[in-house]
Amino acid sequence: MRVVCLAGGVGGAKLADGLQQILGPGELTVVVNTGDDLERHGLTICPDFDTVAYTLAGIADPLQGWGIAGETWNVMDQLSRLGSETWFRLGDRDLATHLYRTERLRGGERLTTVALTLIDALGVPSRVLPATDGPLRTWVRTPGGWIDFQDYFVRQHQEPEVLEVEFRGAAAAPVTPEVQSAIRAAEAIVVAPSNPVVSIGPILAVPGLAAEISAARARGVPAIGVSGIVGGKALRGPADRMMASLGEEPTALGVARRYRDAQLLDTFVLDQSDEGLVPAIRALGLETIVTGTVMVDAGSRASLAREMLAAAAWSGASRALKGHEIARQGRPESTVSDDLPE
Ligand code: FO1
Repeated sequence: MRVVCLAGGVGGAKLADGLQQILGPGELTVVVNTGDDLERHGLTICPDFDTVAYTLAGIADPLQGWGIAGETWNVMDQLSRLGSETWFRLGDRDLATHLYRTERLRGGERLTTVALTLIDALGVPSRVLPATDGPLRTWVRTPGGWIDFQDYFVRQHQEPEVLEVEFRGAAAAPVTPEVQSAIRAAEAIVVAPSNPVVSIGPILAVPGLAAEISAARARGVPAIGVSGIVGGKALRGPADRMMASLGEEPTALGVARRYRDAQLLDTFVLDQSDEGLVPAIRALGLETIVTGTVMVDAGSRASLAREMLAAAAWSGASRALKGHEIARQGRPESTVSDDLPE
């Protein structure tokens, strides 16, 4: 099954890992957020791409989720001694990625070409593609003014209230041919439990990308997404506080509303602890699946991925048979929706 997964950050990397575990080589394409990308010490750094690539290569730091396992920090220590600002910490081995990427970008290569050579060198059996080659960057307005994403996320520890979000440069950062053809070939689209505002938001802001997803859905390709907010709390990061300060409900229902407004999904997956939100989410016109969504190990990553693909296959098949009577046997066990999709 050819699957395209939209992802950003650690939650996205975990579900991508689950999908990679159950799919064959080359069947998974992960389209990653580039809004977190930044320039530090003269180098181009792509945190979400690197987090997904390191996770799929099996070398990610298991505790922090980003960076490389067993990392050393000699370069940062020395930079700090020289008086350089080192609040954004780059490990010694991680630095090799940024040196390699920056050198090739300066040589005129596209971000996507560099990404593909990186995942090949790391032995990743899936494709990991930046959503765009253009310089799209996330900025947030806080009570202290506009700041770039990593200033907010790392330097200011996600403490300031976020009053507005902008994806600067988006107009000049179109969808790439590689992302376009991955979506055109997809048999299912999966939205990872990443921050809906600053991880999935920038991907959807890439001109032409949402239209490709709409066209795929119109062809009958199922699209399924999972909430990264469980029991009113983000599993990781500031998504809950950010949604609240932006005037949105900081729950799985708020996430579902966002994706409904973006016309992104047919099916929404939420955690057992949020089962009470099912009627409100179904009232938005989304199918719902209730299951355990918290990924604590390799096994739970794979089982969430398996459950999502089974639901996507069901949704695709039932839409293909639209108008026909379908026996209820064979539906995924955790499906709680009462009716078949229209
Ligand atoms: N996150 C931190 O909290 N502190 C850091 O110093 C830091 C450095 C860093 C370096 C490379 C990289 O790929 C990721 C890094 N991250 C760091 C994570 C990153 O800021 C965030 O996880 C994402 O941008 C949010 O998805």
